[in-house]
Amino acid sequence: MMTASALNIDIKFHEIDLFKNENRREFYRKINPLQKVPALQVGDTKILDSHAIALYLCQIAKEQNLYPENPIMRAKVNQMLFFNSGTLFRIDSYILTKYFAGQWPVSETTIEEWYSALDFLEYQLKDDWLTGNKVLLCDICTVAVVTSVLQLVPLTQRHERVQKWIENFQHLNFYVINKRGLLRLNSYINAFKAIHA
Ligand SMILES: N[C@@H](CCC(=O)N[C@@H](CS)C(=O)NCC(=O)O)C(=O)O
Repeated sequence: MMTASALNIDIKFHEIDLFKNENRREFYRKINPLQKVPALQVGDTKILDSHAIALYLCQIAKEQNLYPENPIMRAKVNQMLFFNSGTLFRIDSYILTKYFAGQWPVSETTIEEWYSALDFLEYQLKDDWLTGNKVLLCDICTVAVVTSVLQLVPLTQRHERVQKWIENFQHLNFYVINKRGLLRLNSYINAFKAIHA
């Protein structure tokens, strides 16, 4: 949704409430047999991964500056997209699943694994953004994952540049979408805490 907003692309949005298991209903399974969100339907085609959707949006945008054409820059963006999908999101998903399954706290090993993954972001953040001095697609996809884990696992002093990078987003109009999502996630976290306290 942030990518669509940054690119001024209108999307007809249907909310799938994971907390009501709407992703497991028949109608949604027909769209995405993986039963995960998000999915984007374009005509008869269904795109079933947030990174693939975001890349598709960059390709259909009239004008876009989130996914540069230069092969080296593109490789840098892709590298961070794969890191987000394969490493950060995997740990994010594990941490949030454990929390909402009432299996909290997670092990020190998991937290350390998360912090080690953030170390790589810290290493990448020599400038304001992950690949240099421009916000690109990989920043958008990655901040959504990092900030959702932040609702449960705080940053350490080891991750000052990550903190500063998150602050950089506050000036971007589309980031309000993530803030809204985080407020919502937080309300579920607190509601769950109240029930299981
Ligand atoms: N790699 C996929 C991951 C999708 C995914 O796992 N989404 C989570 C929410 S962030 C989900 O739908 N979870 C519901 C479930 O597993 O039941 C992507 O980036 O789109």
